[in-house]
Amino acid sequence: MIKKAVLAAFALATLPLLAPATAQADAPHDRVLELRDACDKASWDVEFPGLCTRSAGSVSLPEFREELADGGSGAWWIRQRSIGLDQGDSVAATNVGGIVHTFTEVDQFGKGCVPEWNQAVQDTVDNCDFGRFLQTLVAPGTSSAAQQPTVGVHRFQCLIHPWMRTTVTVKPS
Ligand SMILES: [Cu+2]
Repeated sequence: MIKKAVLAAFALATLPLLAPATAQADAPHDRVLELRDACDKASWDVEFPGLCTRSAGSVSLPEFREELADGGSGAWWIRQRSIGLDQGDSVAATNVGGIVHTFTEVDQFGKGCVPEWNQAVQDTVDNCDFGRFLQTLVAPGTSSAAQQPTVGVHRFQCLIHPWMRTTVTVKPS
């Protein structure tokens, strides 16, 4: 009787090891979020030489400033405003725009590190931390390192353009 119980326990314990063949559909996924903007190099260069690397952008610096009052330019955004992941999936951000962004995890959405651009958001939370700012910079044409968030809700924002936000929800696999 005891032997049977031990065998049953052993079988249960080894079952997961036999599972990979059937679990293939649940293999981890790598998700890439897109950081977007539409900076227009000619007008941005007047004040910030070399900052905007895209010549064909549609939003001039004066237009960008006007849109701060409306919550920030809609052309500056994270294309996936919220995503769901399974535990073990990874997520990274790629900058497909023409200007530098950050992809920074925060506890609560809030202000970033550029006082003038912070006018676009009403939050009282101040997320500016220069160490994290430097660690999470994503230059145009580059991607952040992939990370595997833990189960739960994770918030990411840009610390330069604080209205660029996304929520990543990870469910147990
Ligand atoms: Cu940004």
